[in-house]
Amino acid sequence: MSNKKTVNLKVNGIHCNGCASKIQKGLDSLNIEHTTNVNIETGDVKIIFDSDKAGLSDIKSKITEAGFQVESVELE
Ligand SMILES: [Cu+2]
Repeated sequence: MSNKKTVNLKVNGIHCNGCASKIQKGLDSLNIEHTTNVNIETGDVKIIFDSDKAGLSDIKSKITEAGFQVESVELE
């Protein structure tokens, strides 16, 4: 069983689909089940992930490693 959590992040520095795919690839490298939606207009990133396999800090650090700044994090 997986323990799914939804998190909404506000991310600075997203301009185009290339940025969105960098974020997707960063999260893919966690090797966990996740559904990620990136809104390139607003910088809103919604991630549904298995919280048994990864924490919020893992997610934040992958986005930071991809070259973006996480402005705020809201867990649903
Ligand atoms: Cu871009």
